[in-house]
Amino acid sequence: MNQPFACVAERPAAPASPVAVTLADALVDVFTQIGVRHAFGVSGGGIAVLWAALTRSPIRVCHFRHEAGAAFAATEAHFASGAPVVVFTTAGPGLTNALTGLLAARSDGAKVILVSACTSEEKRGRWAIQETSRATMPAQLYEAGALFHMATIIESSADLPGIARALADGVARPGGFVAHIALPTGLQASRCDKPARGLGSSRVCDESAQLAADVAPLLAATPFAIWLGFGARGAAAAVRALAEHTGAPVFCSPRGKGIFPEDHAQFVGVTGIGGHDAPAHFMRTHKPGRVLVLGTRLGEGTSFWDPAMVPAQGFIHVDIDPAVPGSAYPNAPTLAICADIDTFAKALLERMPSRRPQASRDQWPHPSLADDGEQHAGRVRPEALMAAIQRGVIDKHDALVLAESGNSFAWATHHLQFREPGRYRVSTRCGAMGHCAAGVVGSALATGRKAVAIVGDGAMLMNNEINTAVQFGARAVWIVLNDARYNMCHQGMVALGMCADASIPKVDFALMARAMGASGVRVSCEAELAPALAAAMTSTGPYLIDVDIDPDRVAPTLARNRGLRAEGTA
Ligand SMILES: Cc1ncc(C[n+]2csc(CCOP(=O)(O)OP(=O)(O)O)c2C)c(N)n1
Repeated sequence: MNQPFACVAERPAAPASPVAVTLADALVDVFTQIGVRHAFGVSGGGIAVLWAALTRSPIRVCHFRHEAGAAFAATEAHFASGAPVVVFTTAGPGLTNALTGLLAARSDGAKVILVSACTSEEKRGRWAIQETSRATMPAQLYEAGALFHMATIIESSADLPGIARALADGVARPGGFVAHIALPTGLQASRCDKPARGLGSSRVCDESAQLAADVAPLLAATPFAIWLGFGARGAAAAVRALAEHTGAPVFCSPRGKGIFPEDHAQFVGVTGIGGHDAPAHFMRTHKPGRVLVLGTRLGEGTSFWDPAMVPAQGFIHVDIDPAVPGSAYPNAPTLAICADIDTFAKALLERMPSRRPQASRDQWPHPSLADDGEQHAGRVRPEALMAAIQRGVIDKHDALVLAESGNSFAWATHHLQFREPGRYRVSTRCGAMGHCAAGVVGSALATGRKAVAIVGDGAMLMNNEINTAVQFGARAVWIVLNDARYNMCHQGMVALGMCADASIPKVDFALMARAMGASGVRVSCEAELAPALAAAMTSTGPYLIDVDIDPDRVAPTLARNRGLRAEGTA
């Protein structure tokens, strides 16, 4: 049933007369042609010529404080804008610093192009400063593999046309694309021909309509549920129409929140880390014959590989990546469909009989908004913070919301409700602390909109780009869950019956934000939440709210700790 894609590339006509420019300018010209609008990075002598070339191009260059921050910001700028984003680094530590952010880009499916400096050929092996080459770095950094879809060292300007073509194809194809172009310092200013204009793009011709015709009778024959993931974010309207037409109940992954409205009568709940019990409860009590999986890998962060989620007749698993269906649940019956989800869902809709909703909302324990009830005195309960964010940020504004690895993403995924796609970002697979604290700057820069990061104090200390946000006027907001702990670790250790010190000396983040040029306020009780959020959302510059969090409220991470216990951690 798995159908391969046919990719048809539109090839450009040869240029009439090549113009000689520097190799750095020519590479930057390629970036602009393939739609890059932002370049984030940290400079250095090794990349000076490229940095200058970026600066005189139409691309907006933002100088960051850490390369990982630049890469996290690039990842989020891609998701917020849809455009590919460049990350630039110098040689040696500049390159290695960027790697965690690039791992996040790869795991989350962003389109990010890293351009790093490397040592010129004639200097390699001679103890050059920050020598950077296949001999001094892991060779895999320069090869396509687990981190990069494409990676190469430019050894001569003759390499450029092929690289330009590969980049154009990579950014045009569905799904993520993380590339690494290493540029020897000595080559950057060399003369070369400007590559052809109009690099074109790849088009995907798929067999979705035929596949939908094959699947429709299978789904029509039995009650089924829909399990949505981040890969379905471009298909929200089609998926909603399909669910309403067929009456199918819907669950989603944490990254899929908002693709189907979370307050819809057919929405059951969120699965995975920080999610709800309702989907597994629904599977056990309603026993749908099949689950139509759209755009989620069903990995640990989405499913915890819970056997309760496997329907008797198995999954019909649709994904643009043919390697995905069947991989997370290898023993479950799975019909693998490699298709574009929007096209497939539309084709399926045309072929499915209409049905009334299979179950009504009151038949399962439905996730509700955090109940703020009356305001408590003393430190702020995270549930009350989430309720205030729902009212003061999500319901009132169109701001993007990012939730950081740690208790932040558990509270946010569990309690916040989204009604449209593209408003909630969480990284459940890579889950690097610092991703949102820095990434929020990229979201804000790429859109000009407000972007709000919900982050722990530990993550904020690991990586924040407040000072970068000040420099470039990013409308970023940080809401810091300040509990003087790596609290996810502390609560996890307690749950697993182990003991270790996860404390952090208390930090005044409002003062820290002000010291870096942003606005910063302290919230020490629940009554102060709403005014602080209102001020943050109307401010024109970067803004930090330092929330004195009650550390003893246990975050909804039960399933994660159950998973660790099953692995023999305790
Ligand atoms: C780069 C990185 N290092 C370590 C971890 C493991 N880790 C996950 S959550 C966490 C603690 C988070 O603490 P904090 O940011 O203060 O948030 P809290 O859970 O207290 O709200 C750690 C260390 C990680 N996810 N990423």
